[in-house]
Amino acid sequence: MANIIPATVQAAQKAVMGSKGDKIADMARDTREPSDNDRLTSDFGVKQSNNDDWLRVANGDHTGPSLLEDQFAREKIHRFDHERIPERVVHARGAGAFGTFRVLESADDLTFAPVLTDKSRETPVFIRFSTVLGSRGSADTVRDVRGFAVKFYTQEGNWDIVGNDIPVFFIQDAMKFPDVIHAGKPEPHNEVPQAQSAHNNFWDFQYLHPEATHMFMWAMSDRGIPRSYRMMQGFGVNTFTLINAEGKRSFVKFHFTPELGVHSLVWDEALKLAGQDPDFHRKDLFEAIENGVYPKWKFGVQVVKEEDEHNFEFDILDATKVWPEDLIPVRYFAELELNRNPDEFFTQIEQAAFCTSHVVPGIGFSDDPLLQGRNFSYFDTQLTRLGVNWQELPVNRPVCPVMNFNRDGAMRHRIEKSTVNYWPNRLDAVKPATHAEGGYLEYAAKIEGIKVRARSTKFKEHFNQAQLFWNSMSQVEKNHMINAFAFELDHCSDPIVYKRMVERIADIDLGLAQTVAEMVGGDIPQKASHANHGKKAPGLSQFEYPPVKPTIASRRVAILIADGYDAVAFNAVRASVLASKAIPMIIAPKRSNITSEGGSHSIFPHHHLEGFRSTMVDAVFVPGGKQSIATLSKNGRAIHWLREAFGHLKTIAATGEGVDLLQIAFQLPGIQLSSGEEAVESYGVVTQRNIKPESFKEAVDIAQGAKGFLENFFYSSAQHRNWARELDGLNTMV
Ligand code: HDE
Repeated sequence: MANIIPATVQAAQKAVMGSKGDKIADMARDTREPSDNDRLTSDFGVKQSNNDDWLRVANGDHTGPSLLEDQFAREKIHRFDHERIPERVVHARGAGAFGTFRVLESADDLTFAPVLTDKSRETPVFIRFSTVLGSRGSADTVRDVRGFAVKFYTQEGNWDIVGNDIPVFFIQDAMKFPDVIHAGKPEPHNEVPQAQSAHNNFWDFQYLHPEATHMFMWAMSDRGIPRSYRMMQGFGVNTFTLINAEGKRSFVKFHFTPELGVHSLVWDEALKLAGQDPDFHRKDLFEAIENGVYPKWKFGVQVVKEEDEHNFEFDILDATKVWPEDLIPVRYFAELELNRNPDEFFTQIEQAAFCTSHVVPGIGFSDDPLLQGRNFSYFDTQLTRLGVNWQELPVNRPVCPVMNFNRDGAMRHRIEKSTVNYWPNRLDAVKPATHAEGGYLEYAAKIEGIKVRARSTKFKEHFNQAQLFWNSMSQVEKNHMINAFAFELDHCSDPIVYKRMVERIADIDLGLAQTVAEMVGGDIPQKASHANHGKKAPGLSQFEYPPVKPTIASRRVAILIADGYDAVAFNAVRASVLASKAIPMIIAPKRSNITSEGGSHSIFPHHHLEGFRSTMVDAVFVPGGKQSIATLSKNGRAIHWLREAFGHLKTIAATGEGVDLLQIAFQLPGIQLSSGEEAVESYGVVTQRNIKPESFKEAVDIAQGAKGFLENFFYSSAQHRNWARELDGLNTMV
């Protein structure tokens, strides 16, 4: 029987795939790297001798008209004119990386998909993180939902989980998607605001569409302003199904939980970063991978047996509901690591395309009405963005063989060597695979019913889980949510919008509604429209996800110095920061050589105080040195730097005369500072006035808990932020 894949092509495919289906090797087929051995050519391959001057008429020293004849110049300009493709209609701004997925414990009781059962496999993956509302050029740190889209290049084909960092969604039915997105995107008359939900149309829709209530609570929580893509959970959101070898089907929700813990920015920091460093998240991901601190997530599923589908208060197919973890715990059994940055943004991140409909044998869909619509939408949008042959692009193509009779279309790359392009054919070429050969089989679900435009009764309840979420927040998170509502509704100019929203919040919690009403100018409600049931659930507060092990790895630690700094303290802390795989950032009043006390050392700082702000670091250290501290204490920006870092609840440490600078900057009676030999930690401020070289130890195991200066400093920094400072009202100096 003729095999339609010629032997040479098969061999080439095998060679690039390797035994693991290596995606990096696969993409390398299309990668080239310019070197000084290369010579300039046109796109049609002819060497060119000038890349700067258009061919034109010259008369002596005077130049005349440019000539149309210059094919090379025209090619250069024409190619440039067509560099842009349409941005994604949502999730336009994003960043991504490559990595690997490993199964730690087989889930073969749930599925026969080897990607979830075979412990010997390392499945290559690609993830794209994104914001939803902003354009490609908008800022990273805006309040928004974050996309968490994962492509698994399995040996059975590509499997995409196109998820978010929030486990629920604004709508239950795909039919409402254009409305929720139009309402959230910039308003149609003036295209304002960019990348923000703080405007009339967004909140008008939220009120008029009560099923969004649960989701807007999540969006107003700290989940809406993550510290890093590496510190977010990922959720498949929709209900999928897994099918095991016996043909038994279960309903599942997919979860990714980060090893570094779930952490957010504080709102003032997020606002400032949007201007000071709009690429903050993109750089953070790149920097961590570049430094070898590979972000990791554990992967798990919540499982509902088919026979239990209707045994819950909520409909398990309703994407506006979580499956509370006290009822349905997450079963973690695999891990995902990102360990490779892209080589080129456009071809590997911008051209990446996901489809919820891409599943592999052993994984299936459910009747979740949002998912069913998504399964239609993603393929369709790729046609507009990338054209019909988008699955041939290097980042999108599977690592396993692809063989069928789909043909032609714009920009077809693959060359199909055969006399037939249809099925059935006389060569018996490209036969459908049997189930035993790995052919996908739809689950034989029994369906009966009548055609209606309706949703089940359980879909109509919208407030229970919004209340559950609010009740499950810590005090700090509740405070942040109040501030988030206050900010957002203050940006709504139409009284009908903010007044109605206060009424809607009264469906969740009367106290919350009253506080928000006072802040934003709504009528203060006297009665809860739906009494709060008072129940809580585990897994909703992000404070339940601390780092697996306290670490400062990949955190940025600023070291503030000026001429005359204490070189011993500086060098010891810098070396320990590096040994802990964190990133020291040396900041001084100027970016030119800074000399230590006594002139024994000098160092070229990374940045000066005006160019690089405290918002861009996680912790600050000020070494002593009389002259250095005298200079910094007279520098308004240095004082502001420290006050701002303090206000953003970051760990701040100082030794020697550095302690005096903190005294000048904070002047707060509530904070204890060291006055002698002892290392003192107070509200995340760590000081030791008299510090000797032997007090610094190089490698510090911060998981052991705090002892000396360095342990205190690193342990406190590893906690991400000092919430006690905020709870006790000490952070009012931002
Ligand atoms: Fe998407 N969504 N979506 N979405 N979505 C897109 O596809 C859509 C929804 C999500 O990094 C688009 O390739 C519909 C939920 C992510 O490339 C588009 C509905 C969740 C990304 C689309 C939803 C998501 C997208 C635009 C309601 C969380 C970025 C560009 C039925 C589980 C993927 C594109 C990337 C992108 C449609 C709802 C996540 C238009 C119709 C729920 C992470 O096809």
